[in-house]
Amino acid sequence: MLKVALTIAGSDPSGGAGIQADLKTFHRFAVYGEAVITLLTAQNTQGVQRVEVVPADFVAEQIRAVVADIQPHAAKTGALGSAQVVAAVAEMAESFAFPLVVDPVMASKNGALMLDHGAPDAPLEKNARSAFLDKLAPLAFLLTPNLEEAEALTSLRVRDLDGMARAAEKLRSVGAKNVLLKGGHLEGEPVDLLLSANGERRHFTGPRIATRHTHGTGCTYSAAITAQLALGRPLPEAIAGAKSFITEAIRGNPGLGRGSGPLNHFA
Ligand code: PXL
Repeated sequence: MLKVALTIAGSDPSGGAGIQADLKTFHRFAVYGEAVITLLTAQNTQGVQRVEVVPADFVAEQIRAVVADIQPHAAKTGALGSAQVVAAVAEMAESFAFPLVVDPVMASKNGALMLDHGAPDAPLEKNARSAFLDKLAPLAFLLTPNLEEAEALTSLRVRDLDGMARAAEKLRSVGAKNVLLKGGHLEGEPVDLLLSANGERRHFTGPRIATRHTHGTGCTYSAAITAQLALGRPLPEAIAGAKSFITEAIRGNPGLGRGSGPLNHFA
């Protein structure tokens, strides 16, 4: 039987990140993809020119429509844009009967904002942060922050494995069932830390690949995990499979664009 995954995320018209990366990744895992769009961007591999957030009630209406008809086997969230959209998605997610992967996207690689901040360099807007922590994170089967997102959500310093472990514990204490803290931006060896529902810790390592073409890495990674959860794989297996997919996708990047180009989603 064909498995189905749903992404609730923003559009990247250059095709490397967001909804487009998620759908390509679902397809690569032979999973049928559904896509609810939360925000539109005008961007290419060189930067984001503009972000327009979809009204929260329209995001909820899209979710209601697709879930009532073609029920997914797993879902993920990506860029949500505003505290209102975070709250609307959380309200819908309360009745999800399938696992939800929450990728707490806050900014694009070059700093464009994908969730409310007061100003470009200001910390995450209080309302967005609290909507995330109080409403959405508790519904996550898996939360997948990178180091910067973990810092923004926990107010802890997260620069090494000890900091990652502390932040993962704190994020699990707000209700996220499992936390995968991604260490791709660590100095030295990139290590991802999984803190499981039973308190167990596991590390996932991969090589660091020297390339500027890493646009959409986070989206693609969480989409690959979601696709495999839809296929019924256990979480550690889904993460290990996603990690090797993302490694090959980065290694085989097609070198497109004048900036930080996309991965090879055919990997
Ligand atoms: O990778 C974060 C991300 C998420 N969603 C959208 C994006 C980006 C980064 O560019 O454009 C729509």
